[in-house]
Amino acid sequence: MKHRPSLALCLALVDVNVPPQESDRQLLDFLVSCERPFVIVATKSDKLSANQLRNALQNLSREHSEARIVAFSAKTNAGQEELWREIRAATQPATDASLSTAAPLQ
Ligand SMILES: Nc1nc2c(ncn2[C@@H]2O[C@H](COP(=O)(O)OP(=O)(O)OP(=O)(O)O)[C@@H](O)[C@H]2O)c(=O)[nH]1
Ligand SMILES: [Mg+2]
Repeated sequence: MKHRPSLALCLALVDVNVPPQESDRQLLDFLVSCERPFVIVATKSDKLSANQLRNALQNLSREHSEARIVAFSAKTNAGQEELWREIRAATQPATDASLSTAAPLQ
């Protein structure tokens, strides 16, 4: 886990409708401590009202200020595109870099 180069991105699934869990905090602190790139996937986001979700996401980002967070629902597919973008960005850096640094066509 600490040294595997092929592990491009960790997806930390956190159930956003339950209060912050110590076990989640421990896992996220561990990922930070070993400098593993990760995204928090806030699952079951459809179960909360818009207000509740906003508060829950704010609490998560307050507690894990360095983390990117994607609100996700397997039921409504909310967050699916954003999550794929994060995965692609983490797994295709060479493609992105070669596109942005490609020499202009003469
Ligand atoms: N409303 C809703 N229900 C979900 C979602 N994801 C999973 N579930 C439901 O939650 C139950 C557990 O499904 P799992 O696939 O084990 O999902 P999980 O995230 O591991 O959830 P837990 O096991 O409950 O911690 C099932 O009844 C699923 O249908 C979601 O995004 N929205
Ligand atoms: Mg389960």
